[in-house]
Amino acid sequence: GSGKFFVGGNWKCNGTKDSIKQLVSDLNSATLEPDVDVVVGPPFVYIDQVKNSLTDRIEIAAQNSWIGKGGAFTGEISAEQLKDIGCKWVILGHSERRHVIGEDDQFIGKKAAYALGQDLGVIACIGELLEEREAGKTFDVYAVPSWDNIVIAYEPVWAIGTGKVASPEQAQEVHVAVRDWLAKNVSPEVASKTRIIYGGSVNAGNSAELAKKEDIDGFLVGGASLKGADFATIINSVT
Ligand code: G2H
Repeated sequence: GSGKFFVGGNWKCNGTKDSIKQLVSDLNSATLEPDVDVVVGPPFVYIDQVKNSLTDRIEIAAQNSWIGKGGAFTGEISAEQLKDIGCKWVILGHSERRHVIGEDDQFIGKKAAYALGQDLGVIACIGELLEEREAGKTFDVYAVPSWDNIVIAYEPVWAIGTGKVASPEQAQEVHVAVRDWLAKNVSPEVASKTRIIYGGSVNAGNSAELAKKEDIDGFLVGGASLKGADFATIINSVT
């Protein structure tokens, strides 16, 4: 694998003040492998609560950011505001934003460029629909402007929230292809140092097998990141 193992928890649009208080408390008392970067992504409105209660061992990601500087953009949150409140990362291009909200590569690319410019790390999600995978089009669906401070999350759409996890071999195959793509289209150096993490129905029972694969450098976890004990197990599956 490349770099330090990276595990992100994508809480999506879940939680209440009370449930998040409990989750933070569970994470604070969990024993975590030291050699893993751990990040959680609460909904915007709970970021401050999490920042003020969660151990510094775990960094915080937002789940979206605006394409540029703040101003008259009703309902948006700027990268500057995320920095201000203590976020280190932002998740961009998630499948739900692409396919439910309708964000396209160009819009996501602008967000990524701006966030990187503000010194936020970007967890850039790529994926494909089952038909596209079958058609071998996995890599036509994404383009990235700059590679410093980027973690790539490969999330096959058919595996997201479905309980249908990619097999370690399926994920490994795509991760290798993403790395090859980086080597050809960006540089061999970027290819070898960029972490490529897997997302889509990762849980405490399947993470260890996936983590063994050479090119799986971590996970982006949705549902299972809402349970502190399961998330800790996934983090610790690196060994
Ligand atoms: C995929 C993943 C986290 P889940 O979207 O980004 O969610 O683990 O619930 O499939």
